[in-house]
Amino acid sequence: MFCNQCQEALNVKGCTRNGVCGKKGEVADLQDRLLYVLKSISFYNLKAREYGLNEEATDRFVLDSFFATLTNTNFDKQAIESYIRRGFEIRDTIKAKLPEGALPARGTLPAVATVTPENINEMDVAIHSTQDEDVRSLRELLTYGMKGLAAYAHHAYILGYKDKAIFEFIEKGLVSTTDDSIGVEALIGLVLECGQKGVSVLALLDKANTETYGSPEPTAVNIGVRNNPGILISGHDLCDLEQLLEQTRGTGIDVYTHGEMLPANSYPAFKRYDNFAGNYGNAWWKQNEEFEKFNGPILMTTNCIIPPKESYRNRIYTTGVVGFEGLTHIYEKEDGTKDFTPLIEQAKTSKPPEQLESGTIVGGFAHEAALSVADRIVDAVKTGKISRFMVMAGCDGRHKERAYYTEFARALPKDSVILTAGCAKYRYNKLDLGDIGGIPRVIDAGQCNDSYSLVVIAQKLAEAFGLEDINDLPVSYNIAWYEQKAVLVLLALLSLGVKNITLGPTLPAFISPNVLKVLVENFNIRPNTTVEEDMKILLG
Ligand code: FS2
Ligand code: SF4
Repeated sequence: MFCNQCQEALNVKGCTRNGVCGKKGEVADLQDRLLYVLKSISFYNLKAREYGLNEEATDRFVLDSFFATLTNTNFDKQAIESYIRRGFEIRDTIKAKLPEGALPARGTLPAVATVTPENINEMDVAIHSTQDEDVRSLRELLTYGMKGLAAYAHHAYILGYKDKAIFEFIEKGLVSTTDDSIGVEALIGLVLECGQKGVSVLALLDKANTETYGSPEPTAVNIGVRNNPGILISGHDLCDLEQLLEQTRGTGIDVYTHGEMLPANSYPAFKRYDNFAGNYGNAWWKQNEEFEKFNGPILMTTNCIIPPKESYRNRIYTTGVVGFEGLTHIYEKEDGTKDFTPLIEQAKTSKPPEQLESGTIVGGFAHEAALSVADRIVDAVKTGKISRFMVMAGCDGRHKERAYYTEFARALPKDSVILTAGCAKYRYNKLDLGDIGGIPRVIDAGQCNDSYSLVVIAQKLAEAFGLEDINDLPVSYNIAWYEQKAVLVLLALLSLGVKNITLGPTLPAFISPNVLKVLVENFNIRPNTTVEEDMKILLG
């Protein structure tokens, strides 16, 4: 096993025996093979597209199984093996449909096209099979960006929103990582193209979410508990939440969000459920301790599961692309719906959740809500009431050095405003940082899935101030990353020309010194240091 795809890679190098995240070596190796099967599917499907022979089921399979390899998503050996089996079947079906002459002659096909269930175990498909350090680094950067792309495209797909250009790009990108004729320059181009596709996918997902569930509204979200049994839902899948709310309506069971599901409390479509009780706990990495105290069943919808403790193992469920050995998985039915009866029945016999905290936190400032107060924001900047916006979006994680983000938020001047999205917010969203003339000092646009809102807000501000270059705005970026959705969001920002991003708590282990040089020279990316030092730099 070798995996270095997330910020918590062992010693900022890579996990080699078992993952810091809990992923077993065997599962990591299977995920490498699954990735190679996806490359093989892509090789043939690009051809199938040329002949108009692509099938939608292939798009869905590629998105789902690619998503399954994200950090904290699927730890289940059998699930990954089944993706590999199904992947080979899909690949062979595509291959069989291609007309004569569509492919190069036998014997001239690349290895990726000839892989079989029999020979894959003998092939070296691990990260270090690419010898050149810079090519390897760029292949990884592209692959992890595309994992984020696949995950966001999956979220949109579930709601019926699709973009063929994104599916095609993923296939092209996957195949390019197997092609030794594609060198450093071309790979940099693909990485930037991945960022552009990132902007498109985030825009598509924003459209999917807001057209389906309405535009989020500023909302004071309850963080205490009620006296009914509850079901806790975590991850990012709003469609799962909708079905869960519908199925628990009138049962006396409350539904609470955890981690990245918090922003769901601000959607009009969900606010109308009386049993939608608020948010319980904090970011993903605190689940061990918080799930124990919740007392009721827990549903993990996407990339936020960590190995469960015995104390709540019998009441944690997976669904969609999530998997963990020994847990009950709620499958999608033929008609695309899900039946959450097992959780509902268990909730009926559960005690109400133990209270962790009380009060409310304010969320719901996606672009529409933020722009509805744009005049006041622009005015506050012009009259000097707001001196700077600090984008502190991204991820939270278990490492102690992330306390930096709490201290940084606390140390910011009182006339600055934090713009956030993603679970990084849990490091400061309960600090009570106050407001500036009614504008909250933490403007929370939502999940990492809602990062598009930050882009729209920045673009509208640039327009309001008559600025051509987004970098001339009084906006600084101090971003925290953890996993591959964040890699994609970072590439999306770079593709929009955003410069001078401070990134932490450590730089990605997969970035080679030369690739870092390219990022520094072109975008002036820098690692975070100390609160004092970074404050000086970021406040200009
Ligand atoms: Fe939290 Fe970071 Fe959202 Fe993940 S914002 S760890 O990418 O998908 O969560
Ligand atoms: Fe290690 Fe992160 Fe890979 Fe898990 S996802 S094995 S923690 S690098």
